Amino acid sequence: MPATRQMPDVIVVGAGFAGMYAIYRLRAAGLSVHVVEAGSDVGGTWYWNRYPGARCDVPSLEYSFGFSPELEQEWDWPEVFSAQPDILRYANHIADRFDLRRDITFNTRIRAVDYRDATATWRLTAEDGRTWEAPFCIMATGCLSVPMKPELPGADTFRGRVLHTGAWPAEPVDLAGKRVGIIGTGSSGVQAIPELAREAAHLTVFQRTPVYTMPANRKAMRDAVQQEFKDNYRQIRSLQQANAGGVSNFRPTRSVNTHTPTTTTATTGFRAGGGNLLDLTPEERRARIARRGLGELLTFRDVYTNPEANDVANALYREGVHHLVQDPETAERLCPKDYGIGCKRQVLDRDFYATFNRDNVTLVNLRETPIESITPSGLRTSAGDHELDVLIYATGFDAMTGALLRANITGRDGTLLADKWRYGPVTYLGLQMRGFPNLFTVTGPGSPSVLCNMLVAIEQHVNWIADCITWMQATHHATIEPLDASEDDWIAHVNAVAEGTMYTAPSCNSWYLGANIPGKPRIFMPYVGGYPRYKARCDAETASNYAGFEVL
Ligand code: N01
Repeated sequence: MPATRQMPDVIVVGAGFAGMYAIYRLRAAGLSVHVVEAGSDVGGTWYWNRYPGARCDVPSLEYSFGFSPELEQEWDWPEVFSAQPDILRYANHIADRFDLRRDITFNTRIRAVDYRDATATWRLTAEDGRTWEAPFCIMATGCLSVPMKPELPGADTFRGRVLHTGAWPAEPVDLAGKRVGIIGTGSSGVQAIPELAREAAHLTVFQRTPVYTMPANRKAMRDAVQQEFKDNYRQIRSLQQANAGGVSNFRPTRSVNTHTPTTTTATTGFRAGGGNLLDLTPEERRARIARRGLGELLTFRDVYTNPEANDVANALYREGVHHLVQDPETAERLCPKDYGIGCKRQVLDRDFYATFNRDNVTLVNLRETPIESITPSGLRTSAGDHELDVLIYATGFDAMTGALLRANITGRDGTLLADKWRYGPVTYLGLQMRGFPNLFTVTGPGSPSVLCNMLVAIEQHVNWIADCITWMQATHHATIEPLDASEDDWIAHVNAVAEGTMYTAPSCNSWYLGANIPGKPRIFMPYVGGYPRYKARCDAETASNYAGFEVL
């Protein structure tokens, strides 16, 4: 939609689940909206991350929208934790069912987002020069949407195929008979490695930091369980609202084993509540793990709060790795040693350790033999050359701030977001920034975002934004932005609740802290205080007619 056409009320960047729900919700509020999306279709994360093995680690019956009872009833999930193609199908179904695509311009990457002081409007400029303008702008650009590719010497010289898990091609990638190398063993690498090993002639895994990974629930969905969820969805949605991680922990009576309970952080698939690890004798600990598997370690509360318990859990985990991996040297290389369980986003896997028992898989420990360069025929470490036909980067994302900074956002009086965030992201509630009136972020830094069931967080944010814009129009206000004091207090609170958690332990280097990006300020970006507490704060702003904001 060129700028010469009638200006919509709201422009949105991104047509993932956040941008999609924004269209639905803003339309329902009687607002006009236009979305610009870099991809050729909807789905965001699930559009880009098509690598073999990609799947969600929140149960699908929970990782689904609650805004439409009809949608809840008509959609069936084939598995408890769905694979990427099924989640992308769900996104497409929503786009079709609610006729969303008519308000989306696809294949268009935004290179600048500018506030125009004279008209109090926001202007989006695409890479091809097209522009869109509106009084309100929503950045629905996702928390993990800018793939991170390390700069390795000689990278451009490689003659084989280069892929990134976060930007995987839509067409099938044939790895049969190929020598494949993969760099990275985070969630993406751990999911991809077993699948790649099954397809490739040989797989070389280049690991810098070993991972704590737990076996994922791999059950097919049972009709009876799905039906019970459908019968109880209103109760489930309200339970989600009361849970720190936005998951209901609803236990179907018809099969308690099919739906793995989830933790308060919504990100592990295991429910904290197994008491304290240090209350058990060493024999009892081992017996529990032998009976229930390594994932049991995640159920002990003190593992997350008491460094001593964390050390004990980490040691038990390493014992477990040695049981799973046949070659003792490989097993030892796969053991995490210099950070603890709970510091990073929990990784779940299917057959990760068993993969290293295959004849066609080699593990390279980059701590012992670092990468020296990429060569025309493969990858050179300090120990020698690895010949490769395909090199896969599973090296993660410039998380939470990356997409917003790359959009080149300029606010009031020429204020650059990049300047404002020089020492780390500063927001009020992860929703707005002072100096950027009428610009909203969905699941921005300082909100529960990646520590919450994303679809719950997205619905809450978009609802809040839609209510705010509706109120602005009804009360004939032109602009809204946070007060300085609101931002300062909120950032202090975000930091205070993160302090003393395993997430911010000195030994911890995670993307939550920006530690995966050279030069990125070390700040714990998501809000760890829990979804209900956060939502109450957002609701209080709405109820007070936005007392924490400057409204003109
Ligand atoms: O990225 P990561 P990811 N040389 O940053 C390594 C979500 N997600 O894409 O730790 C060598 O976690 C790096 O090593 P190190 C989920 O929230 C969810 O895997 O920096 N190695 C690490 O091993 C997740 O947390 C799902 O030493 C280098 C890896 O690359 C988030 O996305 C599935 C390197 C990056 O791990 C990100 O996961 C997938 C270098 N120069 C993703 N640079 C599910 O829902 C980086 N690495 C299940």
